Amino acid sequence: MTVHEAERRAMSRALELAARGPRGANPQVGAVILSPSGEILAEGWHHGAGTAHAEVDALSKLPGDAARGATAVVTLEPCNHTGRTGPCALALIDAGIARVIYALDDPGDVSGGGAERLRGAGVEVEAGEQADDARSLISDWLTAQRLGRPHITVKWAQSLDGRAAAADGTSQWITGPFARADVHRRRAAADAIIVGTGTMLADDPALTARDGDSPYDHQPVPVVIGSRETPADAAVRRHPHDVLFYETRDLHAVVADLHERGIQSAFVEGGPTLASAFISAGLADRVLAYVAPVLLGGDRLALTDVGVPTISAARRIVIDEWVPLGTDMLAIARLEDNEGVR
Ligand code: AOF
Ligand code: ZN
Repeated sequence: MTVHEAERRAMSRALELAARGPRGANPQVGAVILSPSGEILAEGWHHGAGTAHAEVDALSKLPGDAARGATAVVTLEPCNHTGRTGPCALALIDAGIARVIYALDDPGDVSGGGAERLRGAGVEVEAGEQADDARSLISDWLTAQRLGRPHITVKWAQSLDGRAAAADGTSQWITGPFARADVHRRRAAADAIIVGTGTMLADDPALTARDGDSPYDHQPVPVVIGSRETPADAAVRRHPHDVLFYETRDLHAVVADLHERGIQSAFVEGGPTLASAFISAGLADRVLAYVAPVLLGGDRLALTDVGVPTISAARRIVIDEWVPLGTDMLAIARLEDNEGVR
């Protein structure tokens, strides 16, 4: 069996439709229904968890028997489970769809298997069409599915001698303007930005992502972890998103909750205690260390206890890249013993 030109074009279109949907607990998925002669009969996409899946959205735009004998072109394998909605594989079979082209296998243990179900009902199925584009569209979702939690970046800024602040606690600004701009750009790419209450009280950060003075279109959800109260006039309370507060030390519980809320990537901004806790808990998939050409001395270390009692237990890291940023250097690294690498 081959994938026809009209089906290829329909997949490109389905990918465009998919991108209209929101990032969240569910993947972005698009679907196009084609007549046997290759005309577009209907288009659909997934509007977010709890709403109709892309295939069902597309089918709902067709009257009665209009999909009988038609081809469905979908960016993800039609699901096979009853979750918040019913199985798409069944909806396609019931609508009389004769052929299904999809890009990516559904990685879910429960939701997967739709292709087999379709084949079992006599539907022709082709997998893998434009899989790379489909994968890159939902790569963060796929990573979060694999990890069972958001992908986590732990970031800090340090002096060349590994300090995050001067003796009196002041830390603005260790790094220069290029490094700060880089941080904001990366913040804007994350779904959530996490700080401890210590940093929140010491720095009163806005936790927004800004390009100079103007906010980026996408703002990460601010998350504050710790037992101390956030003052009523704290800058973070003026963030465009509601703040998520977690009065717990159980980081696994925090990331599980973020995952349920559809947060696919998170950026941990400090301070040293929280950054160290994420590393100790095995929850740091990527490390960003901004190193500035200053010496601070003293005991305000960039990291505290990361569970290394002796040198043989040192947490080995792999540096993927050293990025010069003005007179600063950014190390983009991952922990060798973490699986959440991508
Ligand atoms: C599809 N088409 O458009 C999407 C799919 O809880 P539910 O019912 O919304 O199911 C969510 C799961 O369904 C999700 O984790 C993923 O495996 C699949 N998403 N499948 O056939 C769609 N969005
Ligand atoms: Zn579905």
